[in-house]
Order: sequence, then C-alpha cells, then structure tokens
Amino acid sequence: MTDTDDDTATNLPARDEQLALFRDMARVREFEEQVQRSYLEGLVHGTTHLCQGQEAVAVGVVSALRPDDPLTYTYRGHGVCIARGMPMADALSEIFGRSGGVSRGLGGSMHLTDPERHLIGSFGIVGAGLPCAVGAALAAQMDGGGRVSATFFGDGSTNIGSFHESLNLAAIWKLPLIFVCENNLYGEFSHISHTTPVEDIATRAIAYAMPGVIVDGNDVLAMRRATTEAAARARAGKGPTLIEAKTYRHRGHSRTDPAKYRPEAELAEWLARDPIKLFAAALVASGTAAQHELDAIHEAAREEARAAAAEAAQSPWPEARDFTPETFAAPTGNA
Ligand SMILES: Cc1ncc(C[n+]2csc(CCOP(=O)(O)OP(=O)(O)O)c2C)c(N)n1
Ligand SMILES: [Mg+2]
Repeated sequence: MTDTDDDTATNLPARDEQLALFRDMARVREFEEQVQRSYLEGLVHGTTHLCQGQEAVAVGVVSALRPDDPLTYTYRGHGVCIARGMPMADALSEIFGRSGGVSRGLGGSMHLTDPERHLIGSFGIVGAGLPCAVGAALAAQMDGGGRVSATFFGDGSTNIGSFHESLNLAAIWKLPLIFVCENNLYGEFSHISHTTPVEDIATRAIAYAMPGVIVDGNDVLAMRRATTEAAARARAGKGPTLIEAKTYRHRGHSRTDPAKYRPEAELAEWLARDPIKLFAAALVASGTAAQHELDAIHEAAREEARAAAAEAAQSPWPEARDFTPETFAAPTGNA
C-alpha cells in the first residue's frame, strides 16, 4: 500500500489547468447548491443525494482521464457528470423529471447517464456500478483502444459482494480499471466503524493483489496525481488499482436527512478542510491566482447553475407515450 498524499510532489499542472480544476470544483459545488435550492422550491421529485465536500474526488479523477474513458458512479454522482462536461441544464432537467433531461426526464436524480460522454451509468443500488465498470474495462481491453474504465463508489459499497467479485475479476484479467472509493465515513446514517472492520478501505486491495492507494480526497491535485499513476499502469496492461479517497459529505445522506448523528466537532473539522477553500488558499499562496479572480470564477459558476435551473424549469414534461419506447426495444418481427 502506498500513500500519495505527499506535499513534496512536484510537477504542478500549468496555471490554466489549475484554474480549470478550481472552476470545475466550483461548478460542482454550485450545481449541488442549486439542486438543493430547487428541491426546496418543489422542483425536484423524489429525493436527491448531494456531494458538497467531495468535489476534489470527481474533479481530480476526471481531469486525469481521457474524455472517452468510461465512467460509472452512484446516486451521489452529479459531480462526476458535471466534471465530465454534462451541461448543467441537461442534468437539472433530468433531476426535475423534464423531457430535456439526459434521460428524457425518466431517470431523475439517481440516473444521470450520457453515453456520448462515456458517462455510462449512475446506480441507485449500492455496489451495482462496479460490475458494469468491469464490463466496460473488458470491452476497453478487447478493443485495444487504450481506454481505461473508472468506477466511483462509497465506503459502504465495499461490504457488498459485487465489490469483491469486481476486484477479483479485474485483477485476474488485468483489466484497465480504476476503483475509486469515496470514503466519506458514513453509509447512510451509520459511521464506518459500525459496519466495516478495517480502518483503511485501501487495505482490501491486498486480497486481490492490486495496489491500494490512500489519498487525501479533499486535495484535488493529490487525487489527480493518484489517478494519473493508476491510469498509466492500466494503459500499460498492468491491471487495476484501488484508490481510497478520504473525504466527507457536508450535508446529510439525502435531502430528508438533517445528519444529526454526526458529532459537531467532526463536521467543523471537515468544513475547515473544504476542498475548494484548501485549493483556493494554495493557489493564492503560490501566486497562481488572486483571491478576486477565484471569487469571480466561483460567482460565474453560481450564475451558470441559476441560469441552468431557470432553463430546466421551462422544459416540458415527458409524455406518457415516451415511456414505452424508452423502456422496451422496438419489436423486430412476429416470431
Ligand atoms: C444493495 C443496497 N442496499 C441498501 C441500499 C440502501 N442504501 C442507499 S445508499 C446506502 C449507503 C451507502 O453508503 P456508501 O456506499 O458509503 O455511499 P455514500 O452514500 O456514503 O456515498 C444504503 C445502505 C441500496 N440502495 N442498495
Ligand atoms: Mg459513504
């Protein structure tokens, strides 16, 4: 097991790339804040699971991959979609259940999927995305195009059988696959210490003879570096890596959860380690950007999200006749 959380690491990305990382994290944050506002306005039907606090994981990983590398993620995966380039209005239309959504409004918050951007699935069933990512990695290996599959999942998912089956198959077939565990310390309302006998999820990689890497999931550059290494390994035919991103969700599990089970000191400690604030402070300290430039980028992200919500709210509802063709394949004959 290695630990890539290394302050001495060099090779910082170019200034434009660093600002792009900041912008993407701000866009994810403001997207989720907008979902929350829209929920309170009654525009979101059903629940929604937000990822404020975990932006550095999505942005760090996606920024280190190719645009055609296939991704799977969970109900908490809005950030992955925005980081990959899903337009905010298309994502919000989906979350509002409108026909302009990426799944024509038939999927909702837990099903942001966009095959053109190789966003091959968000899953409401815990652990269900991992075997699909194994399939995507097998396809990538077979077609020889050098693509790498990545799958995002929570700490709780690592107690599900499909996690173990997926790591095993990926290891035995040396698949080009990156397992990204977002360890936010909780599975729904349960602290990880009540459900999981190991402190570091990365140690579970040992059982499958693959590297298990612990990364500060609130450090976007550390996440990007770890992913770059894992992707290079996978593209070289050396097989999968398990990355454990230590992070925290600022809000409750879903919109109905006030998260009162979390100690106040714990929340305060993680809020002080907000990934966007940490990266902003680093950019200012290194002279890469002035605070007012970063504030302007953040404000533009907020405006983008507000405008996208206004656009999404105008999108028409799906028609009843849309359901059948979206659910069943067209008949191919009379047999
Ligand atoms: C197979 C299955 N069991 C239980 C649930 C109910 N459930 C939804 S989210 C969740 C917690 C998962 O925690 P974790 O994997 O840590 O992800 P997080 O929500 O923290 O991102 C549970 C138990 C489910 N959706 N699927
Ligand atoms: Mg969790």
